[in-house]
Order: sequence, then structure tokens, then C-alpha cells
Amino acid sequence: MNQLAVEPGSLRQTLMGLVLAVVTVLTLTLGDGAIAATAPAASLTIHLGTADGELRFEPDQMQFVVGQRYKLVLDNPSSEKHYFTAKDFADGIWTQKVQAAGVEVKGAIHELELKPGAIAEWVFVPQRPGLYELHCAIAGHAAAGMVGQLEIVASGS
Ligand SMILES: [Cu+2]
Repeated sequence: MNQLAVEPGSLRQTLMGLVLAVVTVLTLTLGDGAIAATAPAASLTIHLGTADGELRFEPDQMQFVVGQRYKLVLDNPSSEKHYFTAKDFADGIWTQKVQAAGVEVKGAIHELELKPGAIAEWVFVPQRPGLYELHCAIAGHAAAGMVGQLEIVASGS
């Protein structure tokens, strides 16, 4: 009754074949964003306001490359709350997640409010090249200079 016995060599080949098949299926199933999601993220930081109360983003200009994965760290070193408002930019990226104070939000985000001392991490992959405006939505802050520019450039440019 040895009908089910398999030679060790051929069993190993069968398993290797299975592994290859699974890897192939996974690769074909995952979209661009999902593949990029496993790549290491370049970490960048933007401060919302300054410790001495200046109404500006620091830095107020940033460039991103299509298809690369970024972790954008936003913090608020000032004593008042600020907004990171960049709606067109948010439409031009694929957001993997936004993480803040133990909470992870998945999916599209257009605007973040940061209270004094708050930190948030926005992990995303730029999709659409363009020059996008950033501002703080608190009354008077953009007029006082709390604006910026976020640029997405095509890879290789
Ligand atoms: Cu502000």
C-alpha cells in the first residue's frame, strides 16, 4: 500500500512549483500602490508653525516623485492649532495610511488638524505630477504666510 508515497526529490520539486505559482499570482494580483506599499518609505518632516509663534510651514516647499513611497511626518511645535490643508495634492496621491497617537486611518485624507504638540505620519505614494498648494485653514493664517507648495514630479525627471 505505497501508492501515496512520493520520492523526496519530486516532492521538493512539487513544493517549489507551488511556491513559484503563489508568488506569481501575488505579483499579478497586487496593484502599483500595493507593490509600492512594501518598499521602504523616504521620511520627510514638515513643521506646522514654529515654537515662537510664526505662522508658516517649515519647510514651505517640498518635492515628491511619482511611484515612490513617502512617510511625511507633520508636527506642530507651536502653542496653537494648525491645519495641513492640501486637497488637490491629496487627490494626486495614493494614501496608504495616516497614523497619529495610536490611531491608524486608512484611505483618502484631504486635511489634517494638529493641536499643539501633535504629531502625525502620512504614508503615501504620489501618482499625479503637478504643483499643488498647501495652506492652513485657520482664519487669517494663510493670509499671514502659512502657505506652501507641494510638487509631484514624474519619475526620472
Ligand atoms: Cu495655522
